[in-house]
Amino acid sequence: MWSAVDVETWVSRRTSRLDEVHGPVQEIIGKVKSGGDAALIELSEKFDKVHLDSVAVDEDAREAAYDQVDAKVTECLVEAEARISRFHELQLPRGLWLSEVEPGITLGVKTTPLSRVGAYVPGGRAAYPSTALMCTIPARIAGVPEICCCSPPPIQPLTLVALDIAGVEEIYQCGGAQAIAAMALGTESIEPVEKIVGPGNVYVTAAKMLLREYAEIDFPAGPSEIAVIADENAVPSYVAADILAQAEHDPHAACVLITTSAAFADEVGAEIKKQAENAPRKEIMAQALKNSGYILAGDLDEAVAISNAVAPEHLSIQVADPLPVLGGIRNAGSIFVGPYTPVACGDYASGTNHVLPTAGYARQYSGLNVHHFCKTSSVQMLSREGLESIGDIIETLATAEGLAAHAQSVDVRLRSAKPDCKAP
Ligand code: HSO
Ligand code: ZN
Repeated sequence: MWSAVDVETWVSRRTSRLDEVHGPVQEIIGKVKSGGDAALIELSEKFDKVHLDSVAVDEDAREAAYDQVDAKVTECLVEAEARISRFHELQLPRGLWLSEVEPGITLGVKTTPLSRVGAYVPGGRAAYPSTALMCTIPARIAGVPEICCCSPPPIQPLTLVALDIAGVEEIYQCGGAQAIAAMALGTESIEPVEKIVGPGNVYVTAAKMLLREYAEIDFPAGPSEIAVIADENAVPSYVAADILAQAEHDPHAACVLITTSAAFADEVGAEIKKQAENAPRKEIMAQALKNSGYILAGDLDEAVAISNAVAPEHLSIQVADPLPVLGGIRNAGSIFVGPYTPVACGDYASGTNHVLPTAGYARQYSGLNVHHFCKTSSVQMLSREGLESIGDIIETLATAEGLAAHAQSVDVRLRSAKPDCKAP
């Protein structure tokens, strides 16, 4: 169950199967488009085996959820919320900056939060209150005034408590591709959103990709992955534990150890076997371990190159001198450095976000952060002197493009005998 794999094999094992579900997902999207809330209720009955009178979750249900949640868990969600908020506050861009780049030419950027976003929080058999925090806190910190959330029915009390702690009041019991369609297209009770974020199964991810014409999305976030770069100084039981932690998420999870030591790879294999034996989710782990294995690298430079080719969701660096390795990493959703930094820190409580690109998408996407909920407008303000210094460039280029009115818009200002207006 723990053997050597080559990079191509590991990468191809986790390629997303989105196109295989396009047909059924298109059908669900069509139903939501024509049927609205009634279609959501019908699809919940069909897929979740839950009868709903309404998809909206009211305030009473949110308050009642606290009675069903262990007080210690609520306390820890409050702690996690504070740490996630603190880290995301550090990412806040300035609302407006202006800089005089040359005499009379002032340029800048104005940042504006999106107006309305939707978060998808997986549910069903499991509750992921941590994901409810991760998806919604960055939006709140960015200043998004309307944040709604969909999670499959029956919505879990833990999810409701987490959303309440995060300050989210607009909640719907709605899951799968139909939830994404509802947030993108709108129904009688769900106003359409500008952007949808959050992880999900292959149907959810396919719906997000297909509905991009209507709502922006964060990125494809599918089954969990971990890559560990380790040398012989790493602790096999720690590395095995981090691998199993991601393996327990999903039968499609994928884990890879990239190591310079064959003996270390064997030790990790033995540890995985030992630790998985009594694990509550050992069946899921066993499935995930079929998508997993180790890759031997000649040296740490090669290990870094392999990791960059893999572009993992989570990367753990377990080597004697980690900073040069960190310096070489180009593609990774979230990076965990050193023996006392299990990936679970970022999953729950250090404050970083656990909604991350999977399936190699860390090559071009960043993990969820405050910037996903902001857009920017460039700003410029020129004086007469500033316009004089670039007027000739504009007029020449506009004329070359055959756009005389563009040239005239400069000319009318500079050729006027005396300024017609007061410049700021
Ligand atoms: N490791 C998962 C997130 C998660 N872990 C939620 C625990 N709960 C994907 O990054
Ligand atoms: Zn996790």
